[in-house]
Amino acid sequence: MARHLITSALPYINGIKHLGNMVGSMLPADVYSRYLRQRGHDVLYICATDEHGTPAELAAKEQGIPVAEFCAQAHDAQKAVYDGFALAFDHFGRSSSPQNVEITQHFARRLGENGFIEERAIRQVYSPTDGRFLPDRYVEGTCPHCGYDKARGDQCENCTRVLDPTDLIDPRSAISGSTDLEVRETKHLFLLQSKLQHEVEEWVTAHEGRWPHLASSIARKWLTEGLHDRAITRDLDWGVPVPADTWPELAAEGKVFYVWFDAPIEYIGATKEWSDEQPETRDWKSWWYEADAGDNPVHYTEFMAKDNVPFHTVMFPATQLGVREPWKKVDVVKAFNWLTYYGGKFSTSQKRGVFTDQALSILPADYWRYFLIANAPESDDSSFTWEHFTATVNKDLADTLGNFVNRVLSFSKKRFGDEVPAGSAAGEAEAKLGEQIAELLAEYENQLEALQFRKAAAALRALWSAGNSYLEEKAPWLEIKTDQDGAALTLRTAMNLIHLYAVVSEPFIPATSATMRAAFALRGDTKTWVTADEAKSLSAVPAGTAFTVPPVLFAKLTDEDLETYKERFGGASE
Ligand code: B3M
Ligand code: ZN
Repeated sequence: MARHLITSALPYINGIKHLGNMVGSMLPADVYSRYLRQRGHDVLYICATDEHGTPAELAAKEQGIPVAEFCAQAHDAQKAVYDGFALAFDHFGRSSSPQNVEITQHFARRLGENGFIEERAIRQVYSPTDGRFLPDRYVEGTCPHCGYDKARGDQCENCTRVLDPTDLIDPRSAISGSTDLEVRETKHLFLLQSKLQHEVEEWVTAHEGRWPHLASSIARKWLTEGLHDRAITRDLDWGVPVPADTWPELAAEGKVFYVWFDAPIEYIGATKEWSDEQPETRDWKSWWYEADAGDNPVHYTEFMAKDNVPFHTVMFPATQLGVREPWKKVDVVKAFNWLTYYGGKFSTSQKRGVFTDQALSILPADYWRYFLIANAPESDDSSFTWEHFTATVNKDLADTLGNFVNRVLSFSKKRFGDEVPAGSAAGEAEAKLGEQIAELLAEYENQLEALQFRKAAAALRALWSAGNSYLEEKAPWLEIKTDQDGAALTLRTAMNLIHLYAVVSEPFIPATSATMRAAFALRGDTKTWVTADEAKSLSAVPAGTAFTVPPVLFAKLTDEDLETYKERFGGASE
């Protein structure tokens, strides 16, 4: 039993996320966490809302409420959606928590003591119209690298390069749209990343072998461009305050840390939030502080979309290294490409694409969970279309899995009553099936362990299909006419498959799995996984077990549904 720390990129507080955000971070992290828990590992899955910085202030301004109030509401709203998606976080925290403030300030003090933070006077964009400095996203303009005209002051969404507001061509205020901007001098704390370049490079070299190509290639690209010293404070009202005991002057001016400085630290902060809820039984430091891990080391996996990779593979490790304390660093970075909507961008402003709350208002979480993971943008971007979604639901979920379950249970009930029938002893067909199931199960396990989610979904689908092939081959509805015991054996075997599906499909479709499992009145059914031998013998559900027929597991989506969805969400990319 190993200890697995799992985090997914912290969703920004500024609005409900779309399906692309879900599939690129939280959902695969949840599938992986559930899988590892089911295998008996000690898992801690941590996430939180990322609440500081300009996006929060801008969103609060738009709603005309104080930013703290906005964040509290928006946190609850996001949490409700994630509950709806059955994301089984051990803790879903808030980066504005006192715990994060404390640890972030500690990190900053240590970096300062170790000579990695310096006060510098810099020239910053100031807007006389708005009467304030305009950090990060408060400025928009054209990217100097790729020419994208909606680049934000902190990062270009198009080419993923990190920017400084003063880099932008034709800058404008995101608050007022004013182009009457000037540059004024003000003091800020700088993180001297250039001094850490060498160490970070060594660290990446030692670890990238275990990262998927997407993550290591982005880290390399960043290192090649060179680590620059970066301002880690901002002139904002909302954020982790610069500690007055260390930098009194800046603290007096009300400077706060830059959101990308405190956000990754919130992985630790949120773990402390979790631990502070039950200090007698939970020990946050044993997960994060290597000196406190004892002889039970932690394996740490992070999930995120590709635009977050530089921060997690280079910038946060640089911070952690500079602190000169043994904080746990990431072992595996699982990065995702983009999920597009009909080949175009999901766009909040243009209301194109599907948001997670809307998705749940249409269909239960399991439909989305399965579809999204089966089409996760792993090796490349992948495109969401309603045509693909409805076809996948109908074929994989309604036909291959749902129909199998219903057909087997209803037919058996009709012919043999409310208990699993005994029938003849397993024969050649069952032995062959058992071998095949054991093989597919091993494939499924291997793909999940390798974080290959599309391939894992394919293996799961193949497990479901194997049941259908067996049923077609044995055709119990014909068999029963000549061989009652043979038909009973077929049905008992098929029911054992249903139970196996219930157990192993849980990481993907937890609610449906629970329904399938509950169909059998198995006493003490605490099984969390299936061994190869159990897969071969398919006998966990013995003859005589009472069962019920659950309602249809997955509704078939009609052409009419498809048209309705397309009309509501916009069918193609314009
Ligand atoms: N909130 C960016 C994002 O949602 C950012 C991630 C923080 S992870 C520490 O894409
Ligand atoms: Zn760009």
